[in-house]
Amino acid sequence: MKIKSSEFVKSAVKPSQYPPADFPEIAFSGRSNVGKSSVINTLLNRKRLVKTSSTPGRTQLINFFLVNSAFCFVDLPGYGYAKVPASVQKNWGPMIETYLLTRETLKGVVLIMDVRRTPGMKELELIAWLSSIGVPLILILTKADKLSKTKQIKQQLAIAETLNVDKDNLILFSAKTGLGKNDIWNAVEKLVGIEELKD
Ligand SMILES: Nc1nc2c(ncn2[C@@H]2O[C@H](COP(=O)(O)OP(=O)(O)OP(=O)(O)O)[C@@H](O)[C@H]2O)c(=O)[nH]1
Ligand SMILES: [Mg+2]
Repeated sequence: MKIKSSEFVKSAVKPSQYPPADFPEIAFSGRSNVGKSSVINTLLNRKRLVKTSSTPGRTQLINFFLVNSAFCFVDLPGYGYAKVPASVQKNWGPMIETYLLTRETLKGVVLIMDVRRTPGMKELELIAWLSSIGVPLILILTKADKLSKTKQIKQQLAIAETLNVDKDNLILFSAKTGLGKNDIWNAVEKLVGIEELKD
């Protein structure tokens, strides 16, 4: 994908604040601090379009980005970070759930997992729920640079077994090295259906 432009559109917590549903949309989801914002920055060849942080829970709103004036990327707040106040955490579930259930232009969700970690109930539930409401999924194993090539493959196999998916459906990725970037783009292009913007 040739990136001609990428811009922040707005932040939202509820549907009345979402930008108009004018473009196909891909949302990025995953545990707090897993590297969601970094995946978006890497795909868009930007260092700091999306704020990243070593402090978990950095992204607390639904952030919309417009790419090539043709489709949107949506950075969702991460789930499962215990240090976020209960009152805040309580609102996250419904905020994300409402977005995923009601956004008519949503074409798919990129679920980002840490390659070093066995996925838990949260991931299993999210995958089952998205498939039940008919939202296509792209599965990413990020921070691959933190493991040797051998360990990456081992984890890819183990995680495929846990999630009960084919290992080839798990894209090994690194924001540090750019590993997997083209594979994610190929999957995203299929979902947004924008062939004419291809390189
Ligand atoms: N080594 C390595 N570090 C990464 C990678 N991706 C992200 N990180 C680091 O992980 C931390 C979290 O990254 P973010 O992209 O902010 O994660 P996030 O999922 O958006 O976090 P929240 O918005 O807080 O939920 C940062 O310190 C990043 O530099 C990667 O592929 N490799
Ligand atoms: Mg983030």
